[in-house]
Amino acid sequence: LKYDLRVSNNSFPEDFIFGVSTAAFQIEGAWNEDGRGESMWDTYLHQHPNFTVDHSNGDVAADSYHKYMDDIEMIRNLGVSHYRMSISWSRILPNGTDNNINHMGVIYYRTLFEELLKVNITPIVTLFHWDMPTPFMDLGGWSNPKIVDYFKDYARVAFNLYGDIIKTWTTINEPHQHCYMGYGLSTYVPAIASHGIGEYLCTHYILLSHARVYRMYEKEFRPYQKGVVGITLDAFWSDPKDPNKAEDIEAAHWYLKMHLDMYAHPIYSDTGDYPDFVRERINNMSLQQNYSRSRLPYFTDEEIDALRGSSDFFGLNHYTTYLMSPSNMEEKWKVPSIDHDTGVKMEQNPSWARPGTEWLSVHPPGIRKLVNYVQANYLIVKKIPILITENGVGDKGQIEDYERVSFFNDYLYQLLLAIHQDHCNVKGYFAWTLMDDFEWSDGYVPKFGLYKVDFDSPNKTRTPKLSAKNYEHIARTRKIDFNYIQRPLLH
Ligand code: GBH
Repeated sequence: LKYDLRVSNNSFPEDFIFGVSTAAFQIEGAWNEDGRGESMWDTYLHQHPNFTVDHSNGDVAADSYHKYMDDIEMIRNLGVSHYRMSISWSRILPNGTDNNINHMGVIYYRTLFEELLKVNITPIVTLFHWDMPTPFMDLGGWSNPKIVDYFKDYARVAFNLYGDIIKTWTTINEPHQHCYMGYGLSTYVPAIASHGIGEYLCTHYILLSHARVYRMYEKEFRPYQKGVVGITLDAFWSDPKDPNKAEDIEAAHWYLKMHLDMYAHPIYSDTGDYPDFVRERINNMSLQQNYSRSRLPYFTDEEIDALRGSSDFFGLNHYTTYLMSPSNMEEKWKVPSIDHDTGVKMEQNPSWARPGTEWLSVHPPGIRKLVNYVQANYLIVKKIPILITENGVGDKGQIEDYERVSFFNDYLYQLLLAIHQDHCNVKGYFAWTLMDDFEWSDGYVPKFGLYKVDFDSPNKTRTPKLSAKNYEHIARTRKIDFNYIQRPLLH
Protein backbone atom coordinates (compact mmCIF):
# COMPACT_ATOMS: atom_id res chain seq x y z
CA LEU A 1 0.00 0.00 0.00
CA LYS A 2 1.47 3.28 -1.13
CA TYR A 3 0.54 5.25 1.96
CA ASP A 4 1.26 2.72 4.70
CA LEU A 5 3.97 4.25 6.80
CA ARG A 6 6.37 1.52 7.73
CA VAL A 7 7.08 3.39 10.90
CA SER A 8 5.41 3.17 14.26
CA ASN A 9 4.67 6.88 14.43
CA ASN A 10 2.94 8.55 11.50
CA SER A 11 2.50 11.97 13.07
CA PHE A 12 4.67 15.01 12.83
CA PRO A 13 6.65 15.44 16.05
CA GLU A 14 5.26 17.64 18.83
CA ASP A 15 7.80 20.37 18.21
CA PHE A 16 7.37 20.38 14.41
CA ILE A 17 6.26 23.80 13.14
CA PHE A 18 3.58 24.31 10.50
CA GLY A 19 3.50 27.68 8.81
CA VAL A 20 2.70 29.54 5.64
CA SER A 21 4.91 31.89 3.57
CA THR A 22 4.53 35.11 1.61
CA ALA A 23 6.82 37.88 0.35
CA ALA A 24 6.18 41.63 0.62
CA PHE A 25 6.43 42.61 -3.03
CA GLN A 26 4.22 39.73 -4.12
CA ILE A 27 1.24 40.72 -1.94
CA GLU A 28 1.44 44.22 -0.46
CA GLY A 29 0.76 46.63 -3.33
CA ALA A 30 0.57 50.26 -2.09
CA TRP A 31 3.80 50.84 -3.98
CA ASN A 32 3.80 54.62 -3.51
CA GLU A 33 1.72 55.08 -0.38
CA ASP A 34 2.60 56.53 3.00
CA GLY A 35 6.16 57.45 2.09
CA ARG A 36 7.34 54.16 0.61
CA GLY A 37 10.30 54.46 -1.77
CA GLU A 38 10.61 52.54 -5.03
CA SER A 39 12.07 49.09 -5.29
CA MET A 40 13.72 47.90 -8.48
CA TRP A 41 10.63 45.83 -9.37
CA ASP A 42 8.46 48.98 -9.27
CA THR A 43 10.83 51.06 -11.34
CA TYR A 44 11.72 48.36 -13.85
CA LEU A 45 8.14 47.21 -14.48
CA HIS A 46 6.89 50.77 -14.87
CA GLN A 47 9.58 51.27 -17.53
CA HIS A 48 9.21 47.82 -19.14
CA PRO A 49 5.54 46.80 -18.88
CA ASN A 50 6.15 43.91 -21.29
CA PHE A 51 8.58 42.25 -18.93
CA THR A 52 5.77 40.29 -17.23
CA VAL A 53 3.76 37.83 -19.33
CA ASP A 54 0.47 39.60 -18.56
CA HIS A 55 2.03 43.12 -18.59
CA SER A 56 1.16 43.43 -14.92
CA ASN A 57 3.13 44.83 -12.00
CA GLY A 58 3.04 44.90 -8.21
CA ASP A 59 1.31 48.27 -7.79
CA VAL A 60 -1.74 46.76 -6.10
CA ALA A 61 -1.04 43.01 -5.94
CA ALA A 62 -3.29 41.36 -3.31
CA ASP A 63 -3.49 44.72 -1.48
CA SER A 64 -2.13 43.27 1.74
CA TYR A 65 -0.88 46.69 2.82
CA HIS A 66 -4.53 47.53 3.45
CA LYS A 67 -5.96 44.07 4.00
CA TYR A 68 -3.46 42.72 6.51
CA MET A 69 -6.19 42.02 9.07
CA ASP A 70 -7.85 39.73 6.52
CA ASP A 71 -4.50 38.05 5.93
CA ILE A 72 -4.18 37.36 9.64
CA GLU A 73 -7.68 35.89 9.78
CA MET A 74 -6.79 33.61 6.85
CA ILE A 75 -3.57 32.48 8.53
CA ARG A 76 -5.53 31.74 11.71
CA ASN A 77 -8.04 29.69 9.80
CA LEU A 78 -5.22 27.52 8.52
CA GLY A 79 -4.44 26.49 12.08
CA VAL A 80 -0.73 27.17 11.63
CA SER A 81 1.48 28.66 14.34
CA HIS A 82 4.01 30.53 12.17
CA TYR A 83 3.91 33.08 9.34
CA ARG A 84 7.00 33.59 7.17
CA MET A 85 6.84 37.02 5.55
CA SER A 86 9.22 39.70 4.34
CA ILE A 87 9.77 43.39 4.94
CA SER A 88 9.86 45.72 1.97
CA TRP A 89 13.22 47.46 2.45
CA SER A 90 11.92 50.55 0.59
CA ARG A 91 8.88 50.82 2.85
CA ILE A 92 10.94 51.46 5.94
CA LEU A 93 13.98 53.06 4.23
CA PRO A 94 12.63 54.90 1.15
CA ASN A 95 16.11 55.62 -0.24
CA GLY A 96 17.48 52.32 0.98
CA THR A 97 19.78 54.15 3.41
CA ASP A 98 19.29 54.51 7.15
CA ASN A 99 19.47 58.31 7.25
CA ASN A 100 15.76 58.49 6.41
CA ILE A 101 13.35 56.18 8.19
CA ASN A 102 9.74 56.16 7.01
CA HIS A 103 7.56 56.35 10.10
CA MET A 104 4.40 55.07 8.38
CA GLY A 105 6.23 52.05 7.03
CA VAL A 106 7.65 51.33 10.46
CA ILE A 107 4.14 51.47 11.95
CA TYR A 108 2.76 49.15 9.28
CA TYR A 109 5.07 46.25 10.17
CA ARG A 110 4.87 46.97 13.91
CA THR A 111 1.08 46.73 13.77
CA LEU A 112 1.16 43.62 11.62
CA PHE A 113 3.60 41.84 13.96
CA GLU A 114 1.64 42.81 17.06
CA GLU A 115 -1.68 41.71 15.58
CA LEU A 116 -0.15 38.37 14.58
CA LEU A 117 1.27 37.82 18.05
CA LYS A 118 -2.08 38.68 19.65
CA VAL A 119 -3.56 35.61 17.99
CA ASN A 120 -0.54 33.43 18.73
CA ILE A 121 0.96 33.43 15.26
CA THR A 122 4.73 33.85 15.31
CA PRO A 123 6.12 35.95 12.47
CA ILE A 124 9.39 34.81 10.88
CA VAL A 125 10.79 37.77 9.02
CA THR A 126 12.88 37.87 5.85
CA LEU A 127 14.86 41.05 5.24
CA PHE A 128 15.34 40.59 1.51
CA HIS A 129 12.90 38.74 -0.73
CA TRP A 130 14.14 40.21 -4.01
CA ASP A 131 12.93 43.83 -3.79
CA MET A 132 16.16 45.88 -3.84
CA PRO A 133 15.61 49.64 -3.34
CA THR A 134 16.03 51.34 -6.73
CA PRO A 135 18.81 53.75 -5.60
CA PHE A 136 21.01 50.73 -4.78
CA MET A 137 20.09 48.94 -7.96
CA ASP A 138 21.29 51.96 -9.87
CA LEU A 139 24.65 51.37 -8.19
CA GLY A 140 24.80 47.73 -9.26
CA GLY A 141 22.77 46.09 -6.51
CA TRP A 142 24.47 43.02 -5.05
CA SER A 143 27.36 43.29 -7.50
CA ASN A 144 28.60 46.44 -5.74
CA PRO A 145 30.88 45.44 -2.82
CA LYS A 146 29.59 48.41 -0.79
CA ILE A 147 26.12 46.87 -0.62
CA VAL A 148 27.46 44.73 2.22
CA ASP A 149 27.61 47.81 4.48
CA TYR A 150 24.28 49.21 3.38
CA PHE A 151 22.48 45.90 3.86
CA LYS A 152 23.93 45.74 7.34
CA ASP A 153 22.61 49.26 8.06
CA TYR A 154 19.13 48.20 6.95
CA ALA A 155 19.27 45.06 9.05
CA ARG A 156 20.36 47.07 12.09
CA VAL A 157 17.35 49.35 11.67
CA ALA A 158 15.05 46.32 11.46
CA PHE A 159 16.61 44.62 14.51
CA ASN A 160 16.35 47.86 16.51
CA LEU A 161 12.74 48.43 15.48
CA TYR A 162 11.36 44.93 15.83
CA GLY A 163 13.89 42.70 17.58
CA ASP A 164 12.00 42.96 20.85
CA ILE A 165 9.16 40.91 19.34
CA ILE A 166 10.73 39.22 16.27
CA LYS A 167 12.93 36.31 17.34
CA THR A 168 13.51 34.53 14.03
CA TRP A 169 15.02 36.36 11.08
CA THR A 170 16.16 35.26 7.68
CA THR A 171 18.47 37.55 5.79
CA ILE A 172 17.98 36.65 2.15
CA ASN A 173 15.55 34.52 0.18
CA GLU A 174 17.05 32.21 -2.45
CA PRO A 175 20.30 33.98 -3.33
CA HIS A 176 20.84 31.38 -6.04
CA GLN A 177 17.62 32.10 -7.97
CA HIS A 178 18.00 35.81 -7.42
CA CYS A 179 21.53 35.96 -8.86
CA TYR A 180 20.90 33.40 -11.59
CA MET A 181 17.67 34.89 -12.92
CA GLY A 182 18.43 38.55 -12.11
CA TYR A 183 22.12 39.00 -12.94
CA GLY A 184 22.67 36.17 -15.43
CA LEU A 185 19.64 34.91 -17.36
CA SER A 186 18.00 38.34 -16.97
CA THR A 187 14.51 36.84 -16.73
CA TYR A 188 13.98 38.56 -13.35
CA VAL A 189 14.58 42.18 -12.44
CA PRO A 190 17.22 43.72 -12.37
CA ALA A 191 17.51 41.90 -15.73
CA ILE A 192 21.25 42.37 -15.90
CA ALA A 193 22.55 39.95 -18.51
CA SER A 194 26.00 39.70 -16.98
CA HIS A 195 25.96 35.91 -17.11
CA GLY A 196 29.11 34.22 -15.94
CA ILE A 197 30.34 37.33 -14.17
CA GLY A 198 27.47 39.30 -12.63
CA GLU A 199 25.79 36.18 -11.29
CA TYR A 200 28.97 35.29 -9.35
CA LEU A 201 29.53 38.85 -8.12
CA CYS A 202 25.94 38.80 -6.89
CA THR A 203 26.52 35.43 -5.21
CA HIS A 204 29.71 36.63 -3.58
CA TYR A 205 28.43 39.88 -2.12
CA ILE A 206 25.07 38.43 -1.14
CA LEU A 207 26.89 35.76 0.89
CA LEU A 208 29.13 38.38 2.47
CA SER A 209 26.13 40.60 3.23
CA HIS A 210 24.45 37.68 4.94
CA ALA A 211 27.53 36.95 7.04
CA ARG A 212 27.95 40.60 8.00
CA VAL A 213 24.36 40.79 9.25
CA TYR A 214 24.65 37.49 11.11
CA ARG A 215 27.82 38.61 12.90
CA MET A 216 26.30 41.99 13.73
CA TYR A 217 23.23 40.35 15.27
CA GLU A 218 25.43 37.99 17.21
CA LYS A 219 27.46 40.84 18.69
CA GLU A 220 25.01 43.71 19.05
CA PHE A 221 21.59 42.11 19.43
CA ARG A 222 21.67 38.46 20.42
CA PRO A 223 22.89 39.11 23.97
CA TYR A 224 19.61 40.81 24.86
CA GLN A 225 17.17 40.02 22.03
CA LYS A 226 18.01 36.31 22.15
CA GLY A 227 16.72 35.51 18.68
CA VAL A 228 18.05 33.45 15.76
CA VAL A 229 19.19 34.47 12.28
CA GLY A 230 19.49 32.29 9.20
CA ILE A 231 19.27 32.26 5.43
CA THR A 232 16.93 30.52 2.98
CA LEU A 233 18.52 28.63 0.08
CA ASP A 234 16.64 26.93 -2.73
CA ALA A 235 17.23 23.73 -4.60
CA PHE A 236 15.59 21.60 -7.20
CA TRP A 237 16.32 17.95 -6.54
CA SER A 238 18.67 16.55 -9.16
CA ASP A 239 18.39 12.92 -10.28
CA PRO A 240 20.41 11.23 -13.03
CA LYS A 241 18.40 10.93 -16.24
CA ASP A 242 19.52 7.32 -16.54
CA PRO A 243 20.30 5.99 -13.05
CA ASN A 244 22.49 3.28 -14.62
CA LYS A 245 24.77 5.71 -16.43
CA ALA A 246 27.82 6.86 -14.49
CA GLU A 247 28.00 10.13 -16.42
CA ASP A 248 24.38 11.00 -15.60
CA ILE A 249 25.00 10.27 -11.93
CA GLU A 250 28.01 12.55 -12.11
CA ALA A 251 26.02 15.29 -13.87
CA ALA A 252 23.37 15.18 -11.14
CA HIS A 253 26.12 15.75 -8.57
CA TRP A 254 27.65 18.59 -10.56
CA TYR A 255 24.32 20.35 -10.66
CA LEU A 256 23.89 20.22 -6.89
CA LYS A 257 27.46 21.37 -6.33
CA MET A 258 27.08 24.40 -8.61
CA HIS A 259 23.53 25.37 -7.71
CA LEU A 260 23.15 24.44 -4.03
CA ASP A 261 26.58 23.79 -2.49
CA MET A 262 28.04 27.00 -3.93
CA TYR A 263 25.78 28.73 -1.38
CA ALA A 264 25.54 26.10 1.34
CA HIS A 265 29.20 25.13 1.65
CA PRO A 266 30.54 28.56 2.68
CA ILE A 267 27.92 28.70 5.45
CA TYR A 268 27.30 25.17 6.68
CA SER A 269 30.44 23.11 6.03
CA ASP A 270 33.28 22.57 8.52
CA THR A 271 35.87 24.00 6.15
CA GLY A 272 33.88 26.93 4.76
CA ASP A 273 34.53 28.68 1.43
CA TYR A 274 33.16 27.66 -1.98
CA PRO A 275 33.35 23.90 -2.55
CA ASP A 276 36.60 22.78 -4.24
CA PHE A 277 34.63 21.44 -7.17
CA VAL A 278 33.00 24.82 -7.81
CA ARG A 279 36.26 26.70 -7.41
CA GLU A 280 38.14 24.40 -9.79
CA ARG A 281 35.37 24.25 -12.35
CA ILE A 282 34.93 28.01 -12.66
CA ASN A 283 38.69 28.68 -12.49
CA ASN A 284 39.36 26.18 -15.29
CA MET A 285 36.55 27.47 -17.47
CA SER A 286 37.73 31.06 -16.96
CA LEU A 287 41.28 30.06 -17.91
CA GLN A 288 40.15 28.26 -21.05
CA GLN A 289 38.10 31.32 -21.99
CA ASN A 290 41.17 33.59 -21.75
CA TYR A 291 40.14 35.54 -18.69
CA SER A 292 43.13 36.67 -16.67
CA ARG A 293 41.25 35.96 -13.46
CA SER A 294 38.62 33.54 -12.26
CA ARG A 295 35.09 34.76 -12.80
CA LEU A 296 34.34 33.53 -9.26
CA PRO A 297 35.77 36.00 -6.71
CA TYR A 298 37.86 34.82 -3.74
CA PHE A 299 37.00 35.23 -0.07
CA THR A 300 39.69 36.38 2.35
CA ASP A 301 40.44 34.16 5.35
CA GLU A 302 38.48 36.51 7.60
CA GLU A 303 35.51 36.33 5.24
CA ILE A 304 35.62 32.55 5.18
CA ASP A 305 35.55 32.56 8.98
CA ALA A 306 32.72 35.08 9.15
CA LEU A 307 30.61 32.99 6.76
CA ARG A 308 31.30 29.60 8.28
CA GLY A 309 28.56 28.75 10.79
CA SER A 310 26.64 31.96 10.05
CA SER A 311 23.15 30.49 10.16
CA ASP A 312 21.13 29.17 13.07
CA PHE A 313 18.97 26.98 10.82
CA PHE A 314 19.06 25.56 7.30
CA GLY A 315 16.21 27.29 5.45
CA LEU A 316 15.35 25.42 2.29
CA ASN A 317 12.86 26.19 -0.48
CA HIS A 318 12.00 23.25 -2.67
CA TYR A 319 9.54 22.77 -5.52
CA THR A 320 10.54 20.23 -8.14
CA THR A 321 13.03 17.67 -9.51
CA TYR A 322 15.03 17.67 -12.73
CA LEU A 323 16.72 14.78 -14.54
CA MET A 324 20.33 15.40 -15.44
CA SER A 325 22.81 14.33 -18.09
CA PRO A 326 26.14 15.92 -19.11
CA SER A 327 26.26 18.39 -21.99
CA ASN A 328 28.84 20.80 -23.37
CA MET A 329 26.37 23.17 -24.93
CA GLU A 330 22.61 23.61 -24.98
CA GLU A 331 20.81 26.02 -27.24
CA LYS A 332 19.43 28.23 -24.46
CA TRP A 333 22.74 28.61 -22.62
CA LYS A 334 24.67 31.83 -22.69
CA VAL A 335 28.48 31.75 -22.61
CA PRO A 336 29.94 32.23 -20.13
CA SER A 337 27.23 31.46 -17.56
CA ILE A 338 26.58 29.31 -14.56
CA ASP A 339 24.65 26.97 -16.88
CA HIS A 340 27.63 26.62 -19.21
CA ASP A 341 30.04 26.30 -16.28
CA THR A 342 27.83 23.56 -14.80
CA GLY A 343 27.60 21.62 -18.05
CA VAL A 344 24.41 19.78 -17.21
CA LYS A 345 21.37 19.29 -19.40
CA MET A 346 18.17 19.52 -17.35
CA GLU A 347 15.00 17.70 -18.30
CA GLN A 348 11.81 16.74 -16.58
CA ASN A 349 9.96 13.49 -16.78
CA PRO A 350 7.02 14.13 -19.12
CA SER A 351 4.90 11.66 -17.16
CA TRP A 352 5.05 13.80 -14.01
CA ALA A 353 2.04 16.11 -13.56
CA ARG A 354 2.43 19.84 -14.19
CA PRO A 355 -0.77 21.26 -12.71
CA GLY A 356 0.27 24.92 -12.72
CA THR A 357 3.47 26.03 -14.38
CA GLU A 358 5.75 24.39 -16.93
CA TRP A 359 8.83 24.43 -14.69
CA LEU A 360 7.17 22.68 -11.79
CA SER A 361 6.48 18.99 -12.30
CA VAL A 362 5.34 17.05 -9.29
CA HIS A 363 7.84 14.54 -7.91
CA PRO A 364 7.36 14.11 -4.14
CA PRO A 365 10.38 11.82 -3.48
CA GLY A 366 12.64 14.74 -4.44
CA ILE A 367 12.04 16.52 -1.15
CA ARG A 368 13.06 13.47 0.87
CA LYS A 369 16.24 13.02 -1.17
CA LEU A 370 17.10 16.71 -0.91
CA VAL A 371 16.73 16.76 2.85
CA ASN A 372 18.88 13.63 3.07
CA TYR A 373 21.52 15.23 0.85
CA VAL A 374 21.67 18.27 3.12
CA GLN A 375 21.83 16.09 6.22
CA ALA A 376 24.58 13.90 4.76
CA ASN A 377 26.74 16.76 3.46
CA TYR A 378 26.38 19.28 6.24
CA LEU A 379 26.87 17.59 9.57
CA ILE A 380 26.10 20.84 11.34
CA VAL A 381 22.42 20.20 10.65
CA LYS A 382 22.50 17.61 13.41
CA LYS A 383 22.79 20.60 15.70
CA ILE A 384 20.70 23.17 13.82
CA PRO A 385 17.26 22.46 12.34
CA ILE A 386 16.33 22.22 8.69
CA LEU A 387 13.25 24.34 7.95
CA ILE A 388 11.39 23.91 4.69
CA THR A 389 10.69 27.61 4.21
CA GLU A 390 8.77 27.18 0.93
CA ASN A 391 7.09 24.32 -0.89
CA GLY A 392 4.03 24.50 -3.11
CA VAL A 393 2.53 24.20 -6.57
CA GLY A 394 0.55 26.31 -9.03
CA ASP A 395 -3.00 25.92 -10.29
CA LYS A 396 -5.08 27.49 -13.05
CA GLY A 397 -7.41 29.49 -10.80
CA GLN A 398 -9.87 26.87 -9.59
CA ILE A 399 -11.18 26.63 -6.01
CA GLU A 400 -11.32 22.84 -6.20
CA ASP A 401 -7.59 22.39 -6.38
CA TYR A 402 -7.35 18.61 -5.94
CA GLU A 403 -3.86 18.61 -7.44
CA ARG A 404 -2.61 20.93 -4.71
CA VAL A 405 -4.30 18.81 -2.04
CA SER A 406 -2.37 15.76 -3.28
CA PHE A 407 0.80 17.80 -3.74
CA PHE A 408 0.88 18.83 -0.08
CA ASN A 409 -0.17 15.36 1.12
CA ASP A 410 2.48 13.63 -0.95
CA TYR A 411 5.37 16.03 -0.28
CA LEU A 412 4.59 16.11 3.45
CA TYR A 413 4.40 12.32 3.48
CA GLN A 414 7.92 12.19 2.02
CA LEU A 415 9.02 14.61 4.70
CA LEU A 416 7.55 12.31 7.36
CA LEU A 417 9.66 9.49 5.94
CA ALA A 418 12.72 11.73 6.05
CA ILE A 419 12.00 12.49 9.70
CA HIS A 420 11.02 9.06 10.99
CA GLN A 421 12.90 6.67 8.75
CA ASP A 422 15.98 8.68 7.78
CA HIS A 423 16.22 10.64 11.06
CA CYS A 424 16.67 13.97 9.30
CA ASN A 425 16.52 16.99 11.55
CA VAL A 426 13.58 18.73 9.83
CA LYS A 427 11.72 20.92 12.29
CA GLY A 428 9.32 22.98 10.25
CA TYR A 429 7.39 23.38 7.03
CA PHE A 430 5.98 26.51 5.39
CA ALA A 431 3.50 26.17 2.54
CA TRP A 432 4.00 28.52 -0.39
CA THR A 433 1.79 30.47 -0.34
CA LEU A 434 -1.00 32.00 1.71
CA MET A 435 -2.86 33.45 -1.28
CA ASP A 436 -2.51 33.96 -5.02
CA ASP A 437 0.11 36.63 -5.58
CA PHE A 438 2.32 38.48 -8.02
CA GLU A 439 4.56 35.72 -9.39
CA TRP A 440 7.41 37.92 -10.63
CA SER A 441 7.86 37.75 -14.41
CA ASP A 442 4.90 35.35 -14.61
CA GLY A 443 2.67 38.16 -13.34
CA TYR A 444 -0.66 36.99 -11.98
CA VAL A 445 -0.93 34.00 -14.32
CA PRO A 446 0.22 31.14 -12.07
CA LYS A 447 -1.81 30.80 -8.88
CA PHE A 448 0.11 29.45 -5.92
CA GLY A 449 -2.27 30.34 -3.09
CA LEU A 450 -4.10 28.26 -0.51
CA TYR A 451 -6.59 31.10 -0.91
CA LYS A 452 -7.78 32.32 -4.28
CA VAL A 453 -7.56 36.07 -4.82
CA ASP A 454 -9.98 37.70 -7.23
CA PHE A 455 -7.59 40.23 -8.74
CA ASP A 456 -10.41 41.73 -10.84
CA SER A 457 -12.46 42.71 -7.81
CA PRO A 458 -11.66 46.08 -6.22
CA ASN A 459 -11.73 44.32 -2.87
CA LYS A 460 -9.22 41.60 -3.94
CA THR A 461 -11.65 39.07 -2.49
CA ARG A 462 -10.02 36.01 -0.99
CA THR A 463 -11.65 32.57 -0.98
CA PRO A 464 -10.23 29.41 0.58
CA LYS A 465 -9.42 26.62 -1.85
CA LEU A 466 -9.87 22.96 -0.93
CA SER A 467 -6.16 22.81 -0.21
CA ALA A 468 -6.61 25.37 2.57
CA LYS A 469 -9.08 23.07 4.31
CA ASN A 470 -6.74 20.13 3.84
CA TYR A 471 -3.67 22.00 5.09
CA GLU A 472 -5.62 23.14 8.13
CA HIS A 473 -6.50 19.51 8.87
CA ILE A 474 -2.81 18.54 8.66
CA ALA A 475 -1.68 21.43 10.84
CA ARG A 476 -4.32 20.76 13.50
CA THR A 477 -4.04 16.94 13.64
CA ARG A 478 -0.29 16.81 12.82
CA LYS A 479 -1.17 13.92 10.52
CA ILE A 480 -1.82 13.45 6.83
CA ASP A 481 -5.24 12.03 6.09
CA PHE A 482 -5.26 11.03 2.44
CA ASN A 483 -9.02 10.55 2.54
CA TYR A 484 -9.90 13.88 4.07
CA ILE A 485 -10.61 15.54 0.74
CA GLN A 486 -11.99 13.15 -1.82
CA ARG A 487 -12.05 13.92 -5.49
CA PRO A 488 -15.58 13.16 -6.76
CA LEU A 489 -15.61 10.00 -8.86
CA LEU A 490 -16.16 10.49 -12.55
CA HIS A 491 -19.08 8.50 -13.94
C1 GBH B 1 10.16 30.72 -5.29
O1 GBH B 1 11.28 30.51 -6.08
C2 GBH B 1 10.16 32.16 -4.79
O2 GBH B 1 10.90 32.27 -3.57
C3 GBH B 1 8.80 32.74 -4.60
O3 GBH B 1 8.88 34.13 -4.45
C4 GBH B 1 7.92 32.35 -5.78
O4 GBH B 1 6.66 32.93 -5.69
C5 GBH B 1 7.84 30.84 -5.78
O5 GBH B 1 9.09 30.35 -6.08
C6 GBH B 1 6.86 30.25 -6.80
O6 GBH B 1 7.20 30.57 -8.10
O7 GBH B 1 9.85 29.77 -15.82
O8 GBH B 1 11.56 28.25 -16.55
O9 GBH B 1 12.06 30.59 -16.24
C7 GBH B 1 11.34 29.23 -6.71
C8 GBH B 1 12.35 29.24 -7.80
C9 GBH B 1 12.72 30.53 -9.77
C10 GBH B 1 11.40 28.57 -9.83
C11 GBH B 1 12.23 30.89 -11.14
C12 GBH B 1 10.89 28.97 -11.18
C13 GBH B 1 11.33 30.12 -13.21
C14 GBH B 1 11.72 29.05 -14.19
N1 GBH B 1 11.77 29.71 -9.06
N2 GBH B 1 11.87 29.73 -11.91
S1 GBH B 1 11.26 29.46 -15.81
